[in-house]
Amino acid sequence: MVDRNPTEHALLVAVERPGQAWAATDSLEELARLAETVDVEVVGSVTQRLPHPMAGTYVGTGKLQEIRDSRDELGYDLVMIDDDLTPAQQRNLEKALDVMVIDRTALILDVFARRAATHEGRLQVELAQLEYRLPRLTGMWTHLSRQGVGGVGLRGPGETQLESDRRELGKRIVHIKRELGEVHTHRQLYRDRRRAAPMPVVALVGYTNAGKSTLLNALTGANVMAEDKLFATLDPTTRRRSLPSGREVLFTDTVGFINNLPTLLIAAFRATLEEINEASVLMHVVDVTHPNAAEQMQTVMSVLEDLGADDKPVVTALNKVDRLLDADGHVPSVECLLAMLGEAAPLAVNPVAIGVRCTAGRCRGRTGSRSPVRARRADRAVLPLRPGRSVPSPGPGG
Ligand SMILES: Nc1nc2c(ncn2[C@@H]2O[C@H](COP(=O)(O)OP(=O)(O)OP(=O)(O)O)[C@@H](O)[C@H]2O)c(=O)[nH]1
Ligand SMILES: [Mg+2]
Repeated sequence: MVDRNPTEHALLVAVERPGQAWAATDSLEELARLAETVDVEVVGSVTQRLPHPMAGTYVGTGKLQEIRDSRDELGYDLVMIDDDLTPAQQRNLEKALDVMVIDRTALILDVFARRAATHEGRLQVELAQLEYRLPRLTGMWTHLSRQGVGGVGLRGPGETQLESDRRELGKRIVHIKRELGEVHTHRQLYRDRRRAAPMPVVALVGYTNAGKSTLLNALTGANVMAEDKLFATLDPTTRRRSLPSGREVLFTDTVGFINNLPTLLIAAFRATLEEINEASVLMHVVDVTHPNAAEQMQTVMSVLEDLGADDKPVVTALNKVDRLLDADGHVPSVECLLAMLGEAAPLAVNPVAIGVRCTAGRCRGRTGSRSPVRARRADRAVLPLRPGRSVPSPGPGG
């Protein structure tokens, strides 16, 4: 990684289209959170209603002028676009605004570059970054990296490659792909062994920050980092857990999804995709307390569809219900949670309510005949598997 600039100040820009699944303001709020993740301070945001983004400069000429005029007042040194830009749009915008312009994919790649912890994770992110940069190499801001000045979208393992020409970059891509191929073969061997002693796999899938890792930890005593951060997890972790029947099940944590998940990254996170495709059951973890829970569910369902995994049996874990306790400490019923989800409720296939952050003794209650929820100790979950029957989680290490 290259050293960070002193705090960068960003202006966020979005085009609001009719019929968009996410309201532009909600999507911008998420973009702002992603920006914070990479230590960028957001100084303002601008939206423009258009039938579709302008082919040349993403926003219209008038809006462009407005953005330019606000620069002195807002003091931004970076413009972040809440969409994917074509290399030409990015170049035109940078020319017109005379600042660095970053699109949503570049920002997410940057977050991933910071989070990648394993060898494979780092290779995957580097590959995605290189593939993203290749058609943009002529961009006017590449000189920044040459001067050793870091910055959002310029940082990461591919830094030295920015100094080289396209051919060097291409060579590096081939090299990484070969290395990833080896990792893949290794994992395939592990998976073949796993298949030899078949055990059902439950993949925890869901929007980023929904609580997948926390749930894996609570269920299996795993020690996966769970944090109030977008994309805390990049690499899948699998842990075994026995059910009261004595049957053993594997639970797998996966990388979180996000609205407008860059296709480059979907392709890159092959390990996660394989885990999802191998799973017998998907547990769709939903943060029901999030104001955009419904939109997040829709996003997850459409990513699963893109991955061809939408035909798997799904259990929807309506998570973080411990935040919704009434005065008596009762959790809301599943029916009530579904009502909160409104039109997205039908997406909650086989809903169960879960909360794994309860303080001792406070989080008792019934959620209706279908799904009892009890969380007896901090960080312990009771996961109802079928109506009227629940399975206590093991303690740490259990
Ligand atoms: N109150 C409450 N908080 C929770 C619960 N589950 C998770 N959290 C919190 O939500 C935040 C995100 O949890 P994670 O488990 O890291 O979420 P994740 O889905 O793995 O997120 P990514 O790895 O970033 O995709 C953390 O601050 C958790 O403590 C829950 O049941 N109740
Ligand atoms: Mg996680």
